[in-house]
Order: sequence, then C-alpha cells, then structure tokens
Amino acid sequence: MDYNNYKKIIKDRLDDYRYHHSLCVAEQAVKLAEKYGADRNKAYLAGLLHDITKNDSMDEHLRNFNRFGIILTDVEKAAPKLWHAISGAAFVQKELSVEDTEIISAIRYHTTAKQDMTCLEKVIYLADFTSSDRTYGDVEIMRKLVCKDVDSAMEYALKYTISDLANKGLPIHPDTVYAYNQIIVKLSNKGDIK
Ligand code: DGI
Ligand code: FE
Ligand code: FE
Repeated sequence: MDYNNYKKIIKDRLDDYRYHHSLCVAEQAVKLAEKYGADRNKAYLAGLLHDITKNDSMDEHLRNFNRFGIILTDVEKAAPKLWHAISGAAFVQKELSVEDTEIISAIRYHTTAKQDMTCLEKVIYLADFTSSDRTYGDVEIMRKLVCKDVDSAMEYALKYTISDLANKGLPIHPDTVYAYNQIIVKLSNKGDIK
C-alpha cells in the first residue's frame, strides 16, 4: 500500500498538530493490531485517515452531509465533535475511493465506539486514546491497560468518556451507551466487575 499519497492528502487537509496526531495514531494502531490480531496495514491506514475531516469548518461538514446524503439524529446535531467521524468515513469512501468497509467503519466509530465492535474498530478507538501525542490525565493508566487487556481498556475508555461528557452536561451518543453497556455486561459475566 502506498501510504505516502495518503500522508500527503492528510497533510494538506490538517493542521500540524492534527497531522502529527494522525501519524502517532497510525503507529499506535499497528502496535495494537499486532497485539490483538488485526490487520496491521488496515490499522495503519485507518489510523492515518481517522481524523481526515477534523479541521473542516461547520459549513464544510454540513455541505458534506448534504452531498453524501447523511441525515443526522438530534443527538448528533447537538454534538458537533462527532461530525468528523461521520463525515470522515464518507469522505474516505467517496472522495478517496477507499473500498475496505472495515477501514471505513473503524473511522466511522472511532469517536463514539458502538456495540459489537470488530477488532480493527477497537484498535483504532484505543489507538486514538493512547497514541504517543496524547496528554490527558488518565493516559498512563490507559496505556498500561491497552497492553494488558482489550476489554478492560475499552471499559475504562468508555467510562472515562461518558463521565466526562455527563460532567460537562453534553449529550451522550446512544452508540457510546450501547458500547458501554455491552462491555459492562461482558465483564460482569466474567466476574471482572462487581
Ligand atoms: O478527534 P480526536 O480529538 O482525536 O478524538 P475523538 O474523535 O475521540 O473526539 C473526541 C471528542 O469527541 C471529545 O471532545 C469528546 C467528543 N465526544 C466523544 N463522544 C461523544 C462526544 N461528544 C458528545 N457530545 N457525545 C458523545 O457521545
Ligand atoms: Fe477523532
Ligand atoms: Fe484522533
């Protein structure tokens, strides 16, 4: 796969911070793919492209939703931070002709997560949380957890996201709640959560 073309495309679309972040997520995604058994080439490309529309303006996002026939739910309308995952997945499919549905879906759900995630979807979600450029409070805990166990890492990340959003009074996407409930039920059945 010729990644240099894709690197040039994201460099042109993203600011320096976001370009660097995308390279870091791609590298971390390869590490996690090797650990969890996902395709490392798909992981690298999905990592590179996951935030491709992150620097788009509100107008550009809305134009893309129109152009690609995407209709937002009320929660999505009220959560502009989610828009780049929705428009990014459509953009790589329709504008960059990326045909691999696993890659497109990993980009689509990299912000909210969802129920029944594939290995690659989890890899990108967790790589975005633990890439070397990340500096939020619990990042070291998350980095240790991703090395230990994918389920515990997903549980921690979803708990962190949901409590952060609730504390800020922001709407929580149903996909995030479904992902959270599913992992909590799975871990409590395993006896990992009391
Ligand atoms: O794009 P990144 O900054 O690398 O990371 P990301 O795609 O995970 O986006 C994180 C942002 O998205 C963060 O500000 C929280 C927000 N977010 C994630 N899930 C939800 C959400 N915002 C709302 N309102 N609802 C959600 O469910
Ligand atoms: Fe993102
Ligand atoms: Fe990101």
